[in-house]
Amino acid sequence: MYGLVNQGVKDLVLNKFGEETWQSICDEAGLKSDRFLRMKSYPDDVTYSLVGAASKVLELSPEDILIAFGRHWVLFTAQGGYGDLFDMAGDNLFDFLHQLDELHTRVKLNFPELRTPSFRCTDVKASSLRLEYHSHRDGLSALVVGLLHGLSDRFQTPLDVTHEVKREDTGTHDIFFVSLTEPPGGAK
Ligand code: 1DX
Repeated sequence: MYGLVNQGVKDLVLNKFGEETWQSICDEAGLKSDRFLRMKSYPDDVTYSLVGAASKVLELSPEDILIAFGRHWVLFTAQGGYGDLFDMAGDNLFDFLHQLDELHTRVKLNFPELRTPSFRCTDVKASSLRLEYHSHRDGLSALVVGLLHGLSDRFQTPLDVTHEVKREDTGTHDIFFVSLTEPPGGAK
């Protein structure tokens, strides 16, 4: 994945736990350098090793690390130079989810080594939808849960997420049921 992703993990760890913890995680991951070029493509192993090492050092499950990272990613990228990309993709949660593939298409124009996941919305209702997550990568469904929470923070839209269908079952994608816990438009 692009170095931006590894940089996002680093940013999260530094903010929440500090320099020493970050160094332990790098040692545990066997990283030669903790400098990432954001616009350079790195082997996925680097990212998976960082998640594994963070899980070990922080004594949290890999899923918890992925959830925290997904949540952080939304802030990190929206405030870290990609604000326009987010603004273009919609001003509310459901619009944003509908436009995610376009957002990725836009990034891919400039960064062709991006291996973009695909997100499809189905069963769209006023306060719920199902989100299909198709990915080239394995083991990142907890990341999507975190991303959804990050978007919930961004749009101040409280939500529940259930991982309804696992990729093991479909062979191709995960399905998340996303429901708003407050009625849309603020009506009670
Ligand atoms: F709900 O399944 C909200 O490297 C969401 O593969 C989901 O293949 C926001 F310059 C610049 C660059 C760089 C900008 F090239 C990425 F470096 C992309 C910024 C998306 C913001 C996907 C990152 C593929 C890297 C997917 C989990 C894992 C998508 C990560 C989150 C907004 C992004 O992101 C998978 C890669 C950006 C950039 C966003 C992603 C790669 C997402 C979201 N993805 C690189």
